Amino acid sequence: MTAERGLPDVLRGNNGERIESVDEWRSKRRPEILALFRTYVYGREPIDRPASLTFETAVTPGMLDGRAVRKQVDIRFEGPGGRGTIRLLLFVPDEEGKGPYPAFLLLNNRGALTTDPQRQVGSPFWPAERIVARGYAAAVLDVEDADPDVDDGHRDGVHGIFDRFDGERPADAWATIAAWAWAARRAMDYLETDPDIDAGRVAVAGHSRGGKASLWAGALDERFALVVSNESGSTGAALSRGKRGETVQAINDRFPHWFNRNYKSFNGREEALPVDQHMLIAAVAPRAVYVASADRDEWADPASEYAALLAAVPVYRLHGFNGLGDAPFPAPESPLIGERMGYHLRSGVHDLTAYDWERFMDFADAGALK
Ligand code: GTR
Repeated sequence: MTAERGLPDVLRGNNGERIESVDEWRSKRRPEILALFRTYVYGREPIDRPASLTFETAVTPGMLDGRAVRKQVDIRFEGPGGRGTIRLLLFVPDEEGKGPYPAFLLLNNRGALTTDPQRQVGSPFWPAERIVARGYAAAVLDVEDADPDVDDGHRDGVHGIFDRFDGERPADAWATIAAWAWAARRAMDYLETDPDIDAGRVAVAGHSRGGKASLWAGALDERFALVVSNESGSTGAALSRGKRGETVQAINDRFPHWFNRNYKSFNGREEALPVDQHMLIAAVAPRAVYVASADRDEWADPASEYAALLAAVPVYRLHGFNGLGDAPFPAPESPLIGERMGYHLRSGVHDLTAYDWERFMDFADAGALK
């Protein structure tokens, strides 16, 4: 499969040398891969955890019919361009004598309707009730708190707060997907401080553009034990080489703010990219990764998402895990659970549904978070 698409060899260093050990992977190849994605795709974030980071938490017990405690956390920070707040909403199961709990953090790209803190409006997009019922804490943040999803030359959001350039914005500066991934990592900064959360068992999840961000967050940040990409498609889980539906050019034309300026130079030239998306998935190894597709989501291209996952298997094998091996592309509603790797194809269109969530939690139950 790798050969068919002419993919860069994930286990060969930039200098052409073969990566033979976990040590070489960790000290050489993984850092190289992250640097390549920073330079050519998502951009370089100017700051990791700001010294100014604070958390302000409002706690409400007795939510979800008494089954959960709600926490609303304002994650605040400050930079040369001003102040920002990412609002984290969290429901933690409330069971006598249990906990700390593993958690699912969703990068919400659908706005407030899907994540009503009062739960007057339930939603399959973020089924907090089901997540809590299955023994997980449910956390969500609105990606637009970190950076509004508009092409404004990266003036608003965390770019405006932290960027300081003499002259033109550099071609490798961070863009919007990277800002959203940064937000996920700041949410993790909070989760690590919460005694009700088992920070060693946290999944970061996202749908579509949110899934691109969850993959980048999970690739960068080894604190996430599980990374879930739902239908993230182009420049998410799907290989760019040989991809159907949304190409590099199509995504850059419609969403110029998502990726850095260097990425535009690969419009119509996927074969020239120094990376492909199997390398992003491989950067998660040996932590658990789950990719989901929908059979009528041709724009995302399920076959290319699955091919990327299998092309990351050699890196899982290097670590002693078989991933999904060489399992054939599955039929709809036939989830695959392998070693540290899972996949399902759902029938239907581009969406994040109750079915998808139940499968993510099955995978977590099967070992990824338990
Ligand atoms: C589409 C875009 C995809 C995907 C999707 C979404 O319009 O082309 O890459 O991100 O939006 O976020 O739902």
